[in-house]
Amino acid sequence: MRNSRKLAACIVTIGVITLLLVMTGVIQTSPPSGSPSYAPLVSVSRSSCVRPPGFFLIFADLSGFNDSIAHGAPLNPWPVVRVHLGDFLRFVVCNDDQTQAHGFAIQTYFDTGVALAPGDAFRVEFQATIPGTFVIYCNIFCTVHAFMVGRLIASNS
Ligand SMILES: [Cu+2]
Repeated sequence: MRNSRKLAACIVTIGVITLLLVMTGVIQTSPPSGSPSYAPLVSVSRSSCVRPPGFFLIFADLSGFNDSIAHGAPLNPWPVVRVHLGDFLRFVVCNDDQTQAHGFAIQTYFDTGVALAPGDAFRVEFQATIPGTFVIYCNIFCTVHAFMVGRLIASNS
């Protein structure tokens, strides 16, 4: 009986110490920044459907993303955006569809995505900090959903 009380006290003490170490950051439960599972901060702001210098313009409508259906998406993703690591990526995304909402999301970088009602436009900006090939996709179910597949390629060269 005495020993089991000691054991219980010991377990509670270890639990409290572990909790303190996690809370103070000595033990890290989330991956460090820069690892592939770390999602970069993306800033999203409402906009008008005008492309400022240095921005990529993305139209979402019944043709997909920038006519991705005509380009053979999803087998041939479109558009294909190539950037160098460290570059800032700036998109203006416009929903040109008269009747339905579309989404815009980027694997790893922007999985939360943005939902655009008909006529909406958003600016999406972030820095390319993770190398690799990432899917650009629609995160709102729509009639051309399967064809809204683009690609982002971030590389050193
Ligand atoms: Cu969709």
